[in-house]
Amino acid sequence: MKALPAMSENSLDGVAARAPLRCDWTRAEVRAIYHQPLLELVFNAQQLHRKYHDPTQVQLCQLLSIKTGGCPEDCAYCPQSAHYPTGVEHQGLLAVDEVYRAARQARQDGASRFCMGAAWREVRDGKEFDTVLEMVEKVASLGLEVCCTLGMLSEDQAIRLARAGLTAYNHNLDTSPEFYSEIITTRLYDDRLRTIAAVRKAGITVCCGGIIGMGESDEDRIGLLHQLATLDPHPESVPINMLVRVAGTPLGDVEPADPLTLARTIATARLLMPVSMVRLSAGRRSLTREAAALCFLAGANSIFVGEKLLTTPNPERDADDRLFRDLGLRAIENGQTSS
Ligand code: SAM
Ligand code: DTB
Ligand code: SF4
Repeated sequence: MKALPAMSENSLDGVAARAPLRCDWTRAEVRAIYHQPLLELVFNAQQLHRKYHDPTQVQLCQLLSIKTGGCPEDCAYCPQSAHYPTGVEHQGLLAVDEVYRAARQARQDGASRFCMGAAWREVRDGKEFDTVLEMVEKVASLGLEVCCTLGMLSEDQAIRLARAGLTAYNHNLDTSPEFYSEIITTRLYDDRLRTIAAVRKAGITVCCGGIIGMGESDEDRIGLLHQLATLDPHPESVPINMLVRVAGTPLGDVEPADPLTLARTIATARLLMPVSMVRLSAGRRSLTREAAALCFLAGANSIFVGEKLLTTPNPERDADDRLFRDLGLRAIENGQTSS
C-alpha cells in the first residue's frame, strides 16, 4: 500500500473516496476486471479516472526519432529492425540543434512532453551518448517533460540521464512473459525488467506499456497488465499501442485488433493504475473518432501528436484539433499535471 497522492483542487470527492494504490494485484483479479461487460468496465474506469484526473484534460506528447533504422533486435512489430526489409531509411544520430528546434516547435504546437527515440539495442558510453545527454539538457531547458527511449541502460547511464534532466524513460514490456518469445528472440523479458529497475533507481519516472494487435490472446493482454500493475511503484506513464502493421515485418499482415479490445485494455489499465498517465499511443490512424472517444472515456489521458510517430504516420494535427474541440477536451499545459 502506498500513501495517497495529493488531492487536486477540483476533485469533487474527498480522499476517502479514492481507492488506495495497489501493486499486489493477482492475475485472477486482473482477469476479472478485464472480463467485465465492456460498458460496465468503461463506466467503472471513468469513475475512478475522475477521482485522480481532470477528465477534460489530455496531455499532448511529441515524438522524434533521433536515430532511425538498422536496429540489431528482431522485434517482430518493428519497422526499424535490421532483420526485416521494411524500406525504412537509416539515419544516424541527429544533431543537438536539430532536436532543439523540433522540441521548440513541439512546445509551440501545444505539446508538454517531448520523447526522443533511438533504434538502439542498448546505450553505449561514448560520443553518441554524450550527445544524447546534451539533447536532454537542451529540451529540459524549454520547460518540457523530456522522455527518452534508447534501449537497454545500465544503472550508471540512467544516473547520467537523470543528472541531465530526463523526466521519463520509455521501455515497454510489450506483451505477456509467455508470448514475449513469439515476438522477440534477441532479448529477454528479464532484460527489460532490469532496465526498468535501473531507471527507477536513478529517480527517473518510468514509461512502460505494450502493444495490442500482435496476434496475442486476452490472457496475454491480462498478463501484460498484471506485470505493469505489479511494478512497485506503478509506471507513471503507461503507453498502450495498437500495432501499426508495417509491410516486411513478420506482423505486416496479422489480423488487426478490434478497437473495442483497445478500449477494454485501456479501461483495465486505468482501474489497476489509477494515478498513472495512460497514453493512447501508436495506431490512432486506424481508429474512428468514435473509437478514440471511447478510449478517452475508458481513461486514456494522453496522445502523441504530429504527422509522424517515429517512422510511421500519425493523424493530421487538424483532425486531432477538431476531435478535441468536438469532444470538449483541452491539452494539458506545460508544467501542469492532470490531477
Ligand atoms: N529501441 C528502443 C526500444 O525498443 O525500447 C526504443 C524505440 S522502440 C521503437 C519503442 C516502442 O515502440 C517499442 O517498445 C514498441 O512498444 C513500440 N513500437 C515499435 N513499433 C511499433 C509498431 N509497429 N506498432 C506499435 N508500436 C510499436
Ligand atoms: C511507445 O510506447 N510508443 C511510441 C513511443 N513509446 C516511443 C512509439 C511508437 C512507434 C510506432 C512505430 C513507428 O512509428 O516506428
Ligand atoms: Fe530496435 Fe526498439 Fe525496434 Fe526493437 S522496438 S527493433 S529494440 S528500435
